[in-house]
Amino acid sequence: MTVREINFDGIIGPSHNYAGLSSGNLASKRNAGAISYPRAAALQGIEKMRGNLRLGLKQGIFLPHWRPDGAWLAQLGTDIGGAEPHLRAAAMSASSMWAANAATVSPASDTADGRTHLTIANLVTMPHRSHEWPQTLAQLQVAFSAKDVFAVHPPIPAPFGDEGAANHMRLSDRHDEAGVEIFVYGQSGGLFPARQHIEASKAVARRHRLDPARTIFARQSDEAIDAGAFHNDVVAVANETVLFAHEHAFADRATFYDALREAMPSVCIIEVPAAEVSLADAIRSYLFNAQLVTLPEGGMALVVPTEARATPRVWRWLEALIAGNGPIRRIIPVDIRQSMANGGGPACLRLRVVADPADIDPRFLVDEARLDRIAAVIAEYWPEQIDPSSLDDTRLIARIEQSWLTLVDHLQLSGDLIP
Ligand code: SUG
Repeated sequence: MTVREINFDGIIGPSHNYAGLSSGNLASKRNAGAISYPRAAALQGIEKMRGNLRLGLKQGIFLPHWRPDGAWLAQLGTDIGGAEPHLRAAAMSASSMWAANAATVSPASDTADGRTHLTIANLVTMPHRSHEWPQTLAQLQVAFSAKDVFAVHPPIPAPFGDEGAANHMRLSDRHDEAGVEIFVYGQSGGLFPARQHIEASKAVARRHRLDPARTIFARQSDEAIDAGAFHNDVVAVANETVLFAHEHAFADRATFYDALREAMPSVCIIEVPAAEVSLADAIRSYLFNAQLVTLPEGGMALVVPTEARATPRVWRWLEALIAGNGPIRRIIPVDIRQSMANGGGPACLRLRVVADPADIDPRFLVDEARLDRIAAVIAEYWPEQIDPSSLDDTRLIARIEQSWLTLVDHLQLSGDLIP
């Protein structure tokens, strides 16, 4: 048995568009109404995966969701032709690409029954994301169907908002050893919605049968949410023994750091001071929405969006970090600008699962040859551009549906995913 970390990236769907649906997500609001480029977006996502494969990492995929989500509109008593524009945009959203919001994952070494537990996120706070869970559940039940190894749980009931791994971090000496799991929740009352409710975080920890002595609940700072950190993964990321976070990420960081050091004495906390990188620069550059990965040759790399390189104070800080010879040895910028313009960085696009790849349905795992074939489907079918004021265009809708059917058929998942 070879347990290792696998990053599952959401393939960016053919309906990717900028409808400005996410309050508190500054990029989504800033780009509302802009023309999107779904084909280029999805190919950028493929290139990111290819880069990670070349680092020697294991890579998986999740499929885009069927859009428009007619089943959801039917529950609301309408359809894509008759829906009001805000409901139509919500039904067309490609937001399931951000796989960090698909589920919360606890590896087998952390759970009392020795299975890997996954709880599908309910995403109830944002209407356009609240209808993702049925298709996410359907896919994860196929990908992780081995019941002796995986437990895939349905979402936590409303009203307790749960946005999945974006508000969850795990530290461990090695991926396959028992770790410390950190659940970061928000408190409502600020400028923007707090999307992760503490009751949801606690329920996930209970369901996953985590050891309370190795489970920490930390509150996100109001300042961070108000500055546009709508998920904790916009201001913090963890991998093995390293926590990399902004000074203002957490409400009471001293108490949180003490609890963390007690649960895990080997932890290395790399904190970026606000005096050197402001919250605004951190959020603009998505410095922390990075994939912090352990390289097969040893040491860690931080896969950052190119926006981090374009933000001088951030880039200077990162160069100094590398020069300091700590655990993070390489900074790797990736161009995922289409996703970034909707507030989704490298870490948003992936869900980490620590498991034996042999236990996972192979249709959800990729190598470069498979990525080439997926890229060919995208290049042939995905719309080149979408104007969000034309989401009712019947030819566009037919094209989006055809793109999805072709990809699912290509991956031989039609029998599992088409009801
Ligand atoms: O939920 N954007 C997503 C971005 C999610 C990023 N994920 C993580 N941080 N893990 C969101 O706000 C934009 C949709 C629109 O405006 O059309 C959107 O949903």
